[in-house]
Amino acid sequence: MYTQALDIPQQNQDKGPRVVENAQYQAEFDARIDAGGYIEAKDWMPEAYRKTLVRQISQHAHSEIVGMLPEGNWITRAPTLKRKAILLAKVQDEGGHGLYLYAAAETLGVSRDELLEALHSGKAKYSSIFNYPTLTWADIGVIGWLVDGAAIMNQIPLCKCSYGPYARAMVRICKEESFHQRQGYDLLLTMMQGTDEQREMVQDAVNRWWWPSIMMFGPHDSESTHSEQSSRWGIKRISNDDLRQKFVDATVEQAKVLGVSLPDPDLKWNAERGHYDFGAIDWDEFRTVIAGHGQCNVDRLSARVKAWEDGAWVREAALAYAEKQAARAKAAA
Ligand code: BYC
Repeated sequence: MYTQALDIPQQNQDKGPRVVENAQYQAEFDARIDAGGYIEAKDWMPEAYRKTLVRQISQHAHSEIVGMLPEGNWITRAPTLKRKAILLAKVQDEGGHGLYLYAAAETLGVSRDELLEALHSGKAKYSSIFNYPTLTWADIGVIGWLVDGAAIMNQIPLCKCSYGPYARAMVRICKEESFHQRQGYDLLLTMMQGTDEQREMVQDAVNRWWWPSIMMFGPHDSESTHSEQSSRWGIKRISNDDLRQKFVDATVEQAKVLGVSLPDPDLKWNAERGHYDFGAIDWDEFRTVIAGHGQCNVDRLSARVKAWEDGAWVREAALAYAEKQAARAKAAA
């Protein structure tokens, strides 16, 4: 795997490399985690903790930049100047989120080139949700409402995750995600006040995006490979199933205000549990999508690879400029 064979920078020289497993360092690390404290880039950390963070943060970063594609598809077709400006700002925000997250991952001793190589070669995962197509303008509203809504639900607890650079990146990301969710809901409210055709378009988009949004939270807790350890390390503060339930409970009420139905005949209030019950998730579909065989996996990956290749001249020019500046500074010194 892309996270398995990377060189690790030294931390405090007097403590030796941070990969060295040492009972005392481990005890200090555990005590800090148990006290709800933060681990910083230069602190000693168990190698498995570091690898888990590289895996999750890079998957998250990849999701942000791949997530620009389905919405970017509609920038040239936005119905008004105002909607176009909002969508442009949102898609740019997602690029920024990718940047913060790649920078957070780099503090763990991996390079951005290695992470992107893992994405481009298909080794690294990104969120399943971005392998579905955006067929109509209503999809843009529904992505904001449901996809960004699910993302915020998942990401708010990450603002308090145990790794400092990741937690701090998430604070800003969550503020922007909140704007994204509202602009999507606002777009849908406007369409729902329009013609019958517009209302049908919204309902159709909700029908297509509801189940994939529910899948964003990952497998059930009982099937989740990493949950137990990630919870122990304070990376995961709320479980996949609990977050999914919070999302369903919040979204049902928002759907009522909007005037759309959610495509689940088993969705009903359970007074005993104090939550909405909902139907069975199609895990075969989820597994197919994350294995690379969803509707848009091939298109998404080839668009990213093309963007990387087309941008080679920019990277080369930036490097040449930096070298020229450094040579000038040296000559002047
Ligand atoms: N899609 O043990 P589990 C956004 C994988 S971007 C694909 O529960 P974990 C936005 C998982 O990686 C939103 N794969 O894993 C951007 C693992 O596979 P590996 C992205 C998934 O990590 C633009 C396996 O299944 N958000 O909001 O403990 C526009 C077992 O799962 C998915 C984040 O990335 C999935 N949905 O928990 C608009 C948030 N779910 O690695 C919006 C940060 C699971 O062993 N990430 N897998 O091969 C997380 O919070 C966690 O990584 C997850 C999964 C909750 C997603």
